[in-house]
Amino acid sequence: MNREQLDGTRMLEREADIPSKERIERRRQALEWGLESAYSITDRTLPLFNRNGAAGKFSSSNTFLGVPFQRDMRSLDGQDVVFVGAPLDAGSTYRTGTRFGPDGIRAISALSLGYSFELGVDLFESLRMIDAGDISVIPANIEKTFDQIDKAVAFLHERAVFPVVFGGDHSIGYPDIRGLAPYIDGNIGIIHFDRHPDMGELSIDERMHGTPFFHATNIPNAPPQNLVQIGIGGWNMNRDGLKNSRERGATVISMGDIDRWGLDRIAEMALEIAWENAKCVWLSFDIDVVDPAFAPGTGTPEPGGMLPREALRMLELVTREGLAGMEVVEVAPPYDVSDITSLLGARVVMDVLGNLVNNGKLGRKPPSEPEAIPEIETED
Ligand SMILES: [Mn+2]
Repeated sequence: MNREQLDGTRMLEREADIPSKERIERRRQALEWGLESAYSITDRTLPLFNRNGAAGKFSSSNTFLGVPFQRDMRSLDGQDVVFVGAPLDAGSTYRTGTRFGPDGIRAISALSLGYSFELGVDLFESLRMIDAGDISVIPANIEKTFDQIDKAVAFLHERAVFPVVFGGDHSIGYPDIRGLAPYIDGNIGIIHFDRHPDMGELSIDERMHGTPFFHATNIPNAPPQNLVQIGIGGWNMNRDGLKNSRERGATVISMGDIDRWGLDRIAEMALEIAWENAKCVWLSFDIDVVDPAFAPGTGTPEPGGMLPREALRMLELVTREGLAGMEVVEVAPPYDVSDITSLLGARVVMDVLGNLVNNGKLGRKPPSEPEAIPEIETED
């Protein structure tokens, strides 16, 4: 027996005879539609927005809420909202899996028709929404991926479309702010829901998911005085990060604070801090702020978090003055049960959009204002 008798050898020869015209054309088309990558990417055929490229796939039939898939990013213009995935989980310090977060959230969003009875909003009637698919991430390189996310998010702000970014782990919080910062003529406030402050400079020698707000608040127009962190607590805490929160003057609100003061007063305080001398506010929602009984599909679950109803009420309150964009991070479908974590992630997004519509901050308001609810009469 020799090499020439192997099927492997025969097929190696055959591969050379199969034409590549369509394959090359598909890659050229993907680059044209998906735009040029960040400068740090060596392979210039890799597009900024992944159009069915090598690093993961995106199915146009699986968009958030079934909105149209924006295949050609050059024609993005005039829409109200763009959904985009940033499926990076190399920033996870322990349990990976958030790279499947965007697809998990999109898949379960099929349950919804985009109408909320309680909010009185039909998102399809009030907003022009598209799904841009996923940003091309570099699974083995956090910094190159930051460059990609920064450039992609900047492109969305340049076209004045409200971005909803699906993580991914929380490390993407830094390039999300970095991509926004140049477009804001003034300071950015950050309202951050999380059980963890994510204020370390480095963890395990890299800018992992415990570090985004250290680096975000190094950006001159994203000062730590406008960062408010809500729901912090538990036993998985980077003490150096807490030192940074303290020294920089960020505001940390614990679960105990929420219990003591109540949702309304905490939300009021969050708005005051985030908006003080700020031009806009970014919302960062880590799904692990919700108790793992309701959101088990996440990398670093922390018992004792918010109830879903509390989180949704808080979102209603803190979106009152409008937002420049939002991210939902740390949804990790491999640890999920019956998709409940993905479902909550989708719900967070729909509620934020519905409240922004009701407050006249995004899209077109429903035609009529509901009557005020009459006071409850009590006998005493
Ligand atoms: Mn967290």
